[in-house]
Amino acid sequence: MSAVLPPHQPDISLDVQQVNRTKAGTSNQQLHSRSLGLVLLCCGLLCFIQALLNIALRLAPMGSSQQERKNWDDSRRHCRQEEADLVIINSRAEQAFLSGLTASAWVGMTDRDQEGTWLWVDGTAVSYDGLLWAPGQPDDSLGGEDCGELRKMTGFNGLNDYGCNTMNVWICEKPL
Ligand SMILES: [Ca+2]
Ligand SMILES: [Ca+2]
Ligand SMILES: [Ca+2]
Repeated sequence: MSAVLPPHQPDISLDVQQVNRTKAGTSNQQLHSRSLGLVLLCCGLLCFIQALLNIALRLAPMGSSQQERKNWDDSRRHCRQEEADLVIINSRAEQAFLSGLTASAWVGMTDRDQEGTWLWVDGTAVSYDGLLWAPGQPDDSLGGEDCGELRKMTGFNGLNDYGCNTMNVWICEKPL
């Protein structure tokens, strides 16, 4: 009758436990691997978000609330005090990004030196074809408009020449 109790049952039980431990180990490894993947993914996302924020902070109006307004020269002076300058728009993509910041803001272009010849603050020419100008602009209206703003209004979206003494918000750009 002693055969009723299998002599190797403890071993089987041990094997089962070992299998269970092995399974648990594999499961833990998988979990650990997944957790590590998740952590790396989160780090990647954080880096991506941080990169986006750096760009936004660099280009956002610096040291001023959206309500603070200055004429073009004082706006530029403020930027330069921050070791920056009024923004130079290098591409349609940059223009689209900046247009999303505010409905109207000074940018770093002027035709003061020669009427009709628009230059950025670094002396390079403003593109007429490569950037979006508001309809009919520049028009040098109302006795002269020699400073550049970026406008985003329904039916009036793009670069516009504007009176330099007009009070406006502004956008600085700081080279990295
Ligand atoms: Ca730029
Ligand atoms: Ca002008
Ligand atoms: Ca105009």
